[in-house]
Amino acid sequence: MNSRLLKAPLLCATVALTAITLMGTSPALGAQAAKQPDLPPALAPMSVMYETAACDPGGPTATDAALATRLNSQLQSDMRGYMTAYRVSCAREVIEAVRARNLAARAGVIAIATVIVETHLQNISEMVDHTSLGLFQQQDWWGTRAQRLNPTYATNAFLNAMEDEYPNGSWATAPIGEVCQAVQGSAFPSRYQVQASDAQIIVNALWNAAGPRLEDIPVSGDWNKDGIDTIGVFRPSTSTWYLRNTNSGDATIIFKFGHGPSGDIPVVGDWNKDNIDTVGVFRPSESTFYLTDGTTSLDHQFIFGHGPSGDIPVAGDWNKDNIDTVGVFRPGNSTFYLTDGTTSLDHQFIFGHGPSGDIPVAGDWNKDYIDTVGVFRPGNSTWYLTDGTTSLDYQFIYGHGPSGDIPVPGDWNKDDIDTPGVRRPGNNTVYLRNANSAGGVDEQFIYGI
Ligand SMILES: [Ca+2]
Ligand SMILES: [Ca+2]
Ligand SMILES: [Ca+2]
Ligand SMILES: [Ca+2]
Repeated sequence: MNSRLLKAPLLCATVALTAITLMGTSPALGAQAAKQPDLPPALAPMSVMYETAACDPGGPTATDAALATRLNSQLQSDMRGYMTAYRVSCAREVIEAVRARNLAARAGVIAIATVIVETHLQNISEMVDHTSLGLFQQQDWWGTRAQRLNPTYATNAFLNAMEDEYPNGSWATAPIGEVCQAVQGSAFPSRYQVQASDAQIIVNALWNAAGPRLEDIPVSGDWNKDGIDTIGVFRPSTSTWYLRNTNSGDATIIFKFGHGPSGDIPVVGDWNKDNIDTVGVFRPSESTFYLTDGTTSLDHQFIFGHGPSGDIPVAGDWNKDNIDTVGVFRPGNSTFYLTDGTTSLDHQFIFGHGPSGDIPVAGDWNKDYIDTVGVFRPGNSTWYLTDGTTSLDYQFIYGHGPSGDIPVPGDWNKDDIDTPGVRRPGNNTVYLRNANSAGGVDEQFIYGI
């Protein structure tokens, strides 16, 4: 039996009582900005302050702040004039969780309308109404305190209940307010529908804002063990990864790994020899690698590199043991420093040609199952690759001049040979080629996020 249904009537009775109290004292409330711990957030005026937790662990972004300003004049109901970078960051987290489940935008509207009513888009970390916590004011039977204060968990718990109440996608056609009410069991069932149009405006803005940005860094890997590398992107400002298992369509695997706007640079590899590539980040300021064998777990953390020298990370299987390990390229001296473990310096050599803005790459260019390195020089769109350490075995132009192309090599056609790809930030287009030579594009697509 669902204990949520058992407990819901209790909650309703409490909320109704509080409402009576509120009506009796309402003349004083408008002027009161002080904390009123007895008032459930859903019934409190906008001026009441609650203790809140971060929604995005990295904090609100500059984009969130800009969007808050825009939304303040577009919204028509409760949230008009009250959007902040923090509230946008909360809405963004909710919508990212919806998108990661591959649900239609309408599910985002349902979730956002609910959060507007329950908390005015705040991740409330103090228990005001019984044990209720977080964006959706979920009581303790929804999860642990940490879970309910995790926007991704809280949103998924809400969506699970929504799909239970409205199976087979029937939430997509039911009135939005009715769906919110079915999940929340509020004493004020009519409060949700009136927020639906504002929720739609917020979802429209954020669904679009989730689209490609200039800051996105492309990565490639075999995320599903089918032997084909596919493209993903890492967004440093939000530590969010957008991956997919085909080289078409939108990102379908979305998660956070990394620690906010700290200059993290992405790396990809099979760190645990299960033939599935997973991600990691290198934080230059700490010369530290943080790697996961899954999506969000921190499974490997170690220092490799030598301080603030502009080191750029690479990853590959340098010793043919089927485990990918890392390394760094130091542009100042064109030197690669690679490890076969975590902290040991096992390979060090100069490759590259001075201070030309070279970007390091790694891959198995010759199908000997040993990864080696190379550099891509943006200024002349030229790839310089070695099958060893210092020999220049391939040199060719692939890319399109000074367009800011970012190199992203991989095995696109399952022949066990890694070849070039570039992502052009200006048009979010990825251009892949299946040979290590100058020539045409074999696959080209817009990366949808
Ligand atoms: Ca793996
Ligand atoms: Ca290895
Ligand atoms: Ca090789
Ligand atoms: Ca290939």
